[in-house]
Amino acid sequence: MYSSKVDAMTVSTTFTTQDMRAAILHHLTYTMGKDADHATTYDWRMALSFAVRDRIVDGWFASTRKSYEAGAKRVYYLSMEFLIGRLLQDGLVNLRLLDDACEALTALGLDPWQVISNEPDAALGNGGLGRLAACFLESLSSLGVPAHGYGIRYEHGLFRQSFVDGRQVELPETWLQQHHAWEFERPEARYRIGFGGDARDAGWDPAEAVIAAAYDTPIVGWQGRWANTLRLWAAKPVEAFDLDSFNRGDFVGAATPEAMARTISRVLYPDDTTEIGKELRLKQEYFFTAASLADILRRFEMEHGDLRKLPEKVAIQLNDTHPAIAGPELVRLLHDDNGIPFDEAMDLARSTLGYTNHTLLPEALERWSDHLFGRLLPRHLEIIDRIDQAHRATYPSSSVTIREPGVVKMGELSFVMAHRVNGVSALHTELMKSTVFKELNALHPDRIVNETNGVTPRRWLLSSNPRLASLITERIGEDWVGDLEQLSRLEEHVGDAGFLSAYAEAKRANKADLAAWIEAEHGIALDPAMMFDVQIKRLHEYKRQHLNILEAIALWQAIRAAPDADWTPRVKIFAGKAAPGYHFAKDIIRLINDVAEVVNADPVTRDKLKIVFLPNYNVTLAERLIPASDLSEQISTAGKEASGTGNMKFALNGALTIGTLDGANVEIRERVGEENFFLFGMTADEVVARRKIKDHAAKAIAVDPRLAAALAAVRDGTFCAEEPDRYAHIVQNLSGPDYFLVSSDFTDYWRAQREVDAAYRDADGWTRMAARNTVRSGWFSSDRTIRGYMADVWGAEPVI
Ligand code: CBF
Repeated sequence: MYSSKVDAMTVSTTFTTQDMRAAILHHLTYTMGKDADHATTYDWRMALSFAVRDRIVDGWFASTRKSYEAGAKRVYYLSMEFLIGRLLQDGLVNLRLLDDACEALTALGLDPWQVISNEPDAALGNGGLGRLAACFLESLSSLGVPAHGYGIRYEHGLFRQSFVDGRQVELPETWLQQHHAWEFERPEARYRIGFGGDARDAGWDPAEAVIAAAYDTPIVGWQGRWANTLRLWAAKPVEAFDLDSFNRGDFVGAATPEAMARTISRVLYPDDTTEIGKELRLKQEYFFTAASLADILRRFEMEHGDLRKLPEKVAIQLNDTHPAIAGPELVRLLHDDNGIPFDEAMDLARSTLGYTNHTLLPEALERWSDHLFGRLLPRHLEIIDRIDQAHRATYPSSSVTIREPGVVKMGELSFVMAHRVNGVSALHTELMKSTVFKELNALHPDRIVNETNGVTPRRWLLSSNPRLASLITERIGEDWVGDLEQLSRLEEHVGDAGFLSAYAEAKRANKADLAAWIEAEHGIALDPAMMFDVQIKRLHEYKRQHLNILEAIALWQAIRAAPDADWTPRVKIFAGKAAPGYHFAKDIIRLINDVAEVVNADPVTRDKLKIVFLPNYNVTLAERLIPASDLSEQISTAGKEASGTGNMKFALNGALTIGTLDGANVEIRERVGEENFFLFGMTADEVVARRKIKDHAAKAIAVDPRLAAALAAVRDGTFCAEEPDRYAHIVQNLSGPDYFLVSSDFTDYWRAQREVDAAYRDADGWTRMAARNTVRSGWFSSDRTIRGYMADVWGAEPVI
């Protein structure tokens, strides 16, 4: 039997397939209470998860001990989202126990992949910002940096998407209905979080309170050498149950405190178009930020005592403006609760906090009405006023304000209260300096730094693309997993026919697997020889899924006009969710589904063009799609996509990008080589200039008959005969204001797509380009990004 007292470093060498089998059976019997003859797939998956979790826990304790022994600076990552997806495969891969687990399950008469993929995705995020946070946690552990992620344990997370008549329908996500194998409840880590009431001189009497209760999930790094903690807060009532009401027969009233408190941690991004929705959102932000700061200070005081040393030992990163209340809250804790003079408290808070901006879209730089803010957080509003006054007093000639009549500006607050503000790609950081934070950057010229995003190679290559990973390891050994830049050592292999044919074979097999899965799950047959052209991301006008579908319509029309021409068969695959209140984005989804129905049924074009919109995009679906993709659609309006991380995952897995000079596309193109990237469209500067041209969309349509014909088909009901006007508003938008310049970029997009077609027909040439994308993407590891944060923002160091 295995010993539970192993050192983290020895996990993979001391734990055998027999140990794994014994551990699974042990948990099946004693944790799940089942015997093998009656166990369901769920029981086996849980038993396996507990067996793996045991192996993680040893290393986790060892890491905590080492952090305390070293008295090391700790990094705290505060984020509304941690899009961690499934954890079982991740744990098995990082502990290098995947083969043992598969063998053990097979020996037990089970299909290992059926067991492993029984795990639901933890839907604790929405998009790139949340997935980035998950990659960062894994990299922090792989590098051995003492760190905690702090967020909310949403009962329902983001909604589950399904389609009814092509329309997006939102269903509640139920990932927590089953027991979550990876977490540990911490009844001792509970904080009372207040809201409302009155502010008094250097104090606050909240009118109501909830309890923030901690649940910890260990996040294990590569080779199990280190594990950090993701601590998620669940909201609970101060008094669980109102017995008086119950005894009076008011059963609903008796349960109200619990229901009200739990509302706070029920869903990610509640609809905030109503006043009550806004209030809930602000409550969520304060709830998790306040609980996290209380926890951080408790740990700090236990370890170091003197709060004036906080910036020396603690780095707190604000993932976007959602935890921006951390600035005033930390000042409140230091000043009101610990008597540190206000200005000093402000300086200490600033030296501890860093702020990452993830978008320049004005709607995402949060602004709260001071009416709502003052009602929920009266003392914080006073503190913000003082921060604002102090900043204005220091820079009297500046027009920057954190407060405007009636409004609290969280972007400005975050900037002023952080010692470093970072963008997430080189272009985004420059645009930040010249647009949203232009004046603040002039006042604080050293504050803005760039940390281009990255992705963890463990999940996004080793785990999700085992065929390509094995080929790489065969050629250069395994060290690339912990040091992705070693992929450059494959450069010489790109000229080797054996390597290229193995590379092409890995892609072909991945595509065959995906095609089989799509057919089994969605009943759509795809020929793996077709080009797999993929756009997977949240639905947003700036991401321009409608540009993609318009090009598909134009292509369909062109194929119909000349069916015998030499077309390159392709399938366009889409996936992504639209925010429930974003009607235009939801209509784009429906349009794509409607177009798919008509195009896929057309006997003339069917073998040359297919369109598929896969429902309920999540991390697991991305892991399936990316290794099987040939073409990566990164087609946002230049200047709008802060970075992107999907673009990096695709390039790493050998999909060629068709893209604009936006976000990290710019850096991807520089690194993989412009000859291995299909560029089109206006630059960020040209976008600004184009918008100033009167009737820019109409002018673009007038000179491109293909675009005009595609729009006409959308307008005349070709794809929705039963309701011909269904998409009139989309056509109206694209012919009129067209803020995201779909029409103006269409012609060049069409040109680039035909270059893609031609390149794909040269199979060897295509494989060479794809392999160059893999070989030259090593820089896009999140390990590199984390090293950048450590050096430029946190002043933290690894402990191993
Ligand atoms: O930086 C991570 C990602 O964040 C976003 O998803 C966001 O939520 N603001 C951006 O849209 C992405 O460009 C970026 O990669």
